[in-house]
Amino acid sequence: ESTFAMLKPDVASDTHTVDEIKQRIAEAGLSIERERVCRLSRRRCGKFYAEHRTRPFYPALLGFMSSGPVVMLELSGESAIGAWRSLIGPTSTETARKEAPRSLRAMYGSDNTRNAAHGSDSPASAAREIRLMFQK
Ligand code: RTP
Ligand code: MG
Repeated sequence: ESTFAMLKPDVASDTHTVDEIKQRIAEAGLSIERERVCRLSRRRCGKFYAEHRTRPFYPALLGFMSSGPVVMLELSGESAIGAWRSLIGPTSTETARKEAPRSLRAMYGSDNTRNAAHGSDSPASAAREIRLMFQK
């Protein structure tokens, strides 16, 4: 199975943190198939997060996601979608620290928006996000 992972601007420019996260990816039995570092335009983030366009946090989310470089990864492995979602942990840092203290969001996130990492939530999202984010 393949999934789309993204290290968000709150962690992506810290090479030490990126290396630690890659170590956790390897320990989870996941392989990095493709990697791309870039800074996303607001427009591109809008397309990526289109399902959230009516939510109150949407403008802040686009501002954050376009604020600096991101590391985009295609991961593969057994049950990769669920394995990566479980490694990143709950959306909110506070919940993550309570319920999954070893998760990436518990360790590296700061709040509900600046939460270190993204992971596709279904096979359909994974296919869409890989296509959208690794296109030329
Ligand atoms: P993601 O899509 O980034 O993997 O995160 P997720 O599935 O856990 O959360 P989702 O509901 O899809 O929300 C997407 C991203 O929007 C930001 N967010 N901010 N301020 C808030 O209440 C709020 N809620 C969500 C987070 O960056 C979240 O990961
Ligand atoms: Mg999501």
